[in-house]
Amino acid sequence: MKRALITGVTGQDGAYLSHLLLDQGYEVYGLLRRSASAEVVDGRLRWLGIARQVRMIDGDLLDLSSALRALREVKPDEIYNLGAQSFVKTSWTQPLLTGQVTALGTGVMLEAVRIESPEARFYQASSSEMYGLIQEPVQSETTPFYPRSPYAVAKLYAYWITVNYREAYGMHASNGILFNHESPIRGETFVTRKITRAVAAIERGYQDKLYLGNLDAQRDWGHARDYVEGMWCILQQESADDYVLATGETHTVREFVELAFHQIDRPIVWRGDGDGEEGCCRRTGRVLVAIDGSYRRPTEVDLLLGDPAKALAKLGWRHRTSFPDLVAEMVEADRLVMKRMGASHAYEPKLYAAQ
Ligand code: NAP
Ligand code: F7E
Repeated sequence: MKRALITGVTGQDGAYLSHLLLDQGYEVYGLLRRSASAEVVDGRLRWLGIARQVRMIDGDLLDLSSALRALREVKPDEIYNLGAQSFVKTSWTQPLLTGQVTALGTGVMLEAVRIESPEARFYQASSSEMYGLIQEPVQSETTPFYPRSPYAVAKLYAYWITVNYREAYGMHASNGILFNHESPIRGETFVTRKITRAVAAIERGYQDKLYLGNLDAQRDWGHARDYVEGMWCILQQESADDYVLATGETHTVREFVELAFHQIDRPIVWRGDGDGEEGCCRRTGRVLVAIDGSYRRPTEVDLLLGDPAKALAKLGWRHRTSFPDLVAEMVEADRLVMKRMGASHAYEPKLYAAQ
């Protein structure tokens, strides 16, 4: 029976990957950092019904000794390094922490693997954010990087340290350069989930409008369930390498909003920054979607569009969930949760201020 150790096991991808590996008969271990809110840490694993099957090991990406201890205890065949401060907006308010966790945390894991489990296979969760100010209209493994946030800069370090450990020590260390992937258990501050939760809250009357930042940003959005299969495929290859996982389609934030509200048959009224006038929506049943400048970023990534040709050719991987199906699944999941949980699940604007 193969053993896998996953950092970031409590996150969206950690949960879907655990599910996939358990299905394939792996023993799955997760590196779990200490939290004062222990009752909520395994929410995503519970959502997928696997919380009891994943074995947790105490540890933190900032702590080399805990990484070493985890590897000594688990003796994994495969390590998936998914842990990160992954929210781009927060990387401007916490740039150094983002650097420590997202960049150096990868160095910590690689160093621990080099010392303790040099034969194990290592997957690094690299990101399309590294393309930033895009240098080619469609981004592939050979497109030059141009990071546009402290998060992307940190991911670039993590990408290159993975390549370097592969070349310097002959380790089986690979990068998956993943474009945005979402799901019903996506973090609630990311734009897709913010929108689908708002749809569900507005339908029930718990929220009356939705504030967003840059509606024209374009992303290549896929489903996390499909992308974790790609991660696994990458580690099954004879030799380590780097792969883009993407759908090859791009959509604006505005299109995501339109599709999501279409799901509950509610027409939208768009308002620009500073425009007033909300009364019309209350009277007509239309939903107000307004711009709030505080959701904008100091430097934006305007467009991401990936070329997954290498992944298809070498791994046989391709995305399966279409964009409309992804939006529909997320909206339906939030409608269900909102129905069950009531107003307590509704969006709390103060908590998510400027996110
Ligand atoms: P996520 O939901 O934000 O999960 C991040 C995980 O990292 C959580 O389990 C978090 O633990 C953990 N973590 C944070 N700081 C840590 C620390 N100091 N020590 C140990 N663990 C720590 O992210 P995701 O969407 O699943 O993404 C997984 C990975 O892929 C991340 O590295 C992300 O940057 C990268 N990525 C994501 C996408 C995407 O579209 N989703 C695309 C490209 C790359 P807590 O639960 O305790 O906070
Ligand atoms: O923003 C725009 C925002 O926060 C997407 C992470 O998983 O994918 C993710 O990073 C776009 C941006 O994700 C709001 O300006 C408009 O252009 O959902 P997001 P992200 O920044 O693309 C990459 C690949 C990762 O690696 C990251 O870890 O949407 N946008 N209005 C907004 N974004 C947010 N969050 N909130 C808004 O109100």
